[in-house]
Amino acid sequence: MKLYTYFRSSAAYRVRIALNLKGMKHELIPVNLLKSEQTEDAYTNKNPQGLLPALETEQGVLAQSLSILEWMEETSINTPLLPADPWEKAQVRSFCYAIACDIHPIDNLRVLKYLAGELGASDDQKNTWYRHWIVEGFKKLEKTVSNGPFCFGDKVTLADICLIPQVFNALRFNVDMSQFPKLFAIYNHCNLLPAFDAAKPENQLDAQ
Ligand SMILES: N[C@@H](CCC(=O)N[C@@H](CS)C(=O)NCC(=O)O)C(=O)O
Repeated sequence: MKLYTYFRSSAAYRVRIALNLKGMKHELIPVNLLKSEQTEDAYTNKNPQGLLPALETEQGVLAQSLSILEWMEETSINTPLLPADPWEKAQVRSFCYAIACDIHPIDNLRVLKYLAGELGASDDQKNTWYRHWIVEGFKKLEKTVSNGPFCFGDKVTLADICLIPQVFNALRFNVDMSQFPKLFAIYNHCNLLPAFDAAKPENQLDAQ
């Protein structure tokens, strides 16, 4: 399989973690977001959604990180990433959607470009916007997570896979994580695991 990725794409980072946890063989194909390569024909011919990540499988190319993660979960029995119980599974999905649907999209590259470009926001205003939506989201997630070591107890789930890249983004934009001690402890714990470590942006071949 081929994962189209960019080292700092947090949606691609989610899939990199899951591929490592499940031990699914793959090749990483860098697509440079800063050079807008995601909008070029070479990529959109494969993924018409024009965003990262995309996973090329024997059956075709799949876009949207959550859809990719769910497909991986259904096709690989290694390291289950969702609880078997329907209620617990729904709780994990609810946590993932809070990040992937409510926090991440409003801080995306194209949103930031629009703020700075069409709306003339300064770097300070753009960064304030970025931090604001993460802090608002994390306040709610801090109340949702268990006491660790993972978001939902002692087993890694898709919730951790969505949380860790979002905390990475928060730190990059200088969000003070001491206000979210449970989330930060989970972040630090997960990063001790080889699958999370190998997926870190700074450990990617295309890291700048
Ligand atoms: N909901 C999508 C989000 C995809 C997405 O926005 N990816 C970002 C990188 S994290 C991207 O390609 N951004 C390019 C842009 O905003 O133009 C997913 O989970 O896969």
